[in-house]
Amino acid sequence: MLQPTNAKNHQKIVLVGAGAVGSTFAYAATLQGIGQELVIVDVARDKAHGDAKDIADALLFTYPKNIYAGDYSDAADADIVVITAGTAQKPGESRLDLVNRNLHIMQSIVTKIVESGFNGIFLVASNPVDILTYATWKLSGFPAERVIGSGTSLDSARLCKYVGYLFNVDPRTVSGYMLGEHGDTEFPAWSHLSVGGLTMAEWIKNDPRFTEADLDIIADRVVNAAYDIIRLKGATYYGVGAALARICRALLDDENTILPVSVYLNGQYGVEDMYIGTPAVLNRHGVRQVIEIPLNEKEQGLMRASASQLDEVMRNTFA
Ligand code: 6V0
Repeated sequence: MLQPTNAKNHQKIVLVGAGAVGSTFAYAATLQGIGQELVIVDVARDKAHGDAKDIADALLFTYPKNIYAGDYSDAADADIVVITAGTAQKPGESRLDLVNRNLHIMQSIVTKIVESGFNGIFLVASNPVDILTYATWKLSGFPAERVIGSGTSLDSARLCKYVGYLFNVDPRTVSGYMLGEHGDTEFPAWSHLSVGGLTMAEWIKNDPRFTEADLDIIADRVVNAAYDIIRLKGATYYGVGAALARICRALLDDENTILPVSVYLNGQYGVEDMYIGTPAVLNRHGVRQVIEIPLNEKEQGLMRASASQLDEVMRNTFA
């Protein structure tokens, strides 16, 4: 039987970046009782203090937690540092457009966190997340299993949501993943998505109401979800806040859960020396195992295209 073996009694998270994504994550983690100590760090110190006080006002209705605004030195004994600092997309901007601005911010943050003596797990959400997670890994000198990006966790949740809508079933009963860059070149691994033990091909074969065209529509909706929401309300944060909370729980509680995140690939899918979205087994030590889904030919091509897009931006950025 699978047993949590290594969960600590006192779990501490340091959040860097108390903007829309960071605050939403902090609130989600508080409502769900994830971790006993949460420190909020932001260059906008008042925002960090305000958030800490505001979220702590919910403690009577949630779980005990010590929440306060702090500094990088607070990371010294933290289990996880979650980084959500940096600029977000404006309408019409892609995630890759943010790279230079956010790389600069990431450099200053990671250096200070490492200087604190931090020896836990980095969880990066700032965009472009695959590239900034790679940068965090390089800058920190940490082993790759202790540097994780939120990757396609949000996108996979959107995929399961839309597939759930299509068949009118609970999205949690959909087992499927978006793979590749958290961005425009991501794609669904349809060949391995299953709902109630049936693949998509089987659902389509069994029921004439569903066609291949439905799958194209869903893929398109997922890839463009952020653009759509940003057009409507200026930013996206609830989905990613919940995804970050879920990843933190998997790590802190030593769950050995499989979640789609941005992990370091060294040959899997034919991809070398890059962070990109794929399912991985997560536990107290970070990434226990990268799962390489045996893709069909079309999906292999999409993975190569996604990796080559990231590679091009990385070569320009790190040159
Ligand atoms: P926001 O609301 O502008 O918040 C950013 C916060 O970062 C602000 O509070 C800033 O003060 C703070 N900040 C900036 N520089 C520093 C620094 N050097 N040290 C500490 N804090 C700093 O942005 P929002 O919260 O909407 O987005 C944050 C990042 O998350 C962006 O890069 C988004 O693109 C990214 N997202 C990632 C998603 C994912 O799935 N990974 C999803 C949505 C957004």
